[in-house]
Amino acid sequence: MKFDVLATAIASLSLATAAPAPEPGFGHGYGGHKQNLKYPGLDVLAKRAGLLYFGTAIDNVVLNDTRYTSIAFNRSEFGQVTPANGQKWMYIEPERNVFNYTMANEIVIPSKKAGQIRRCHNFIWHNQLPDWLTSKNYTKAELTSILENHIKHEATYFKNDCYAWDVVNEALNDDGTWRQDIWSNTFGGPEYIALAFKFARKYVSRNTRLYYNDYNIETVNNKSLAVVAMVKDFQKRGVPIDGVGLQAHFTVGRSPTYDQVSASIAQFNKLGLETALTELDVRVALPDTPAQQADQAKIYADSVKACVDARDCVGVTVWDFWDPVSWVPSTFPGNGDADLLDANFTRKPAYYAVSDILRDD
Ligand code: 9MR
Repeated sequence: MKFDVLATAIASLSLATAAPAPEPGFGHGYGGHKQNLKYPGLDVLAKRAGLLYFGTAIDNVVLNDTRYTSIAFNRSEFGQVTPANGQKWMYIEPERNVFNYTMANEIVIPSKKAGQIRRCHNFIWHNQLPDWLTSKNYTKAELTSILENHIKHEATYFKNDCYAWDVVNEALNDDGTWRQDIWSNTFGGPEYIALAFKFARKYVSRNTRLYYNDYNIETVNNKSLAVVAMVKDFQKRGVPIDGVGLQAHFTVGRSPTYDQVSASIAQFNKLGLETALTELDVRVALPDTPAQQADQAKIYADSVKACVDARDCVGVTVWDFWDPVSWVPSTFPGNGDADLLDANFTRKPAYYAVSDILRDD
């Protein structure tokens, strides 16, 4: 079992106690479901199963809803949080060399208070960039200095706040070629990625893990093989990288199997890197049906199990836990209901399936 110090401590505690005290998280009672010792919270169970955390993305748009925040910042349920938007370039550096941490702090500060850890997200992406960056043709030298300045400021500001940083997000196409974007076009190829990792290592805390994060790399395919090749190249050249994040945005009816996800995780663990499922959700074609919910529950459980069973998969993050705040319906019209809790904050079969799979370990 991985990360078993805490698990052993918890196990010996309950052995030593004649009448077990209520589990942390017991009685927070959302969704009208009768709370009992069987459902102490996903993070509590994940730690017992040997993971470092079970986490969630949190978006700023729902922070005024206390039904939402009482679950999002409940560390028994979620021991780790990822700001879904607040640390993206357009919000952090909206004007050149002008930094704004307001949105990020709306999530970082309460999560610190709640005793949760954070995956910080992200330094470099092709998306959600500010106009000043996309509307002008910078030279490679200018963009290098812009990149270093951005990472330097943000990494320094959040120095001891991040368990991990997604340093580069989604740099590959599904066929394993490099995505054409402002970064690869200006640098004439992927060298900006190595540079970003070097800058990140220079400015983040020594304890922070540096991740490459992408979607559709949850099977052994052209894209995940390209990540493997990139990691091998980095290791040969001494470019620092600690982990690969498999986003795990899945769809009922065409999601990878337990064996496929396990095989993909293993190819990164074999290189000495840690892995995590960083953005797990499972969308369905609307309207949702009980049959789809059952399929969804199995996909969630199989994915979580693949991480639990892997050698160095540290944790699972869901890309939000509440259906109404999911990114899915606006990106894939006609699809949705991808999360663990429905609009009434009622736990769906997927929640119980994840809870069961973590408990069974
Ligand atoms: O959840 C995020 C959503 O609110 C934003 O509108 C969207 C913009 O593209 O980004 C979403 O988060 C993405 C994440 O940062 C990277 N992987 C894909 C996620 C879902 O689109």
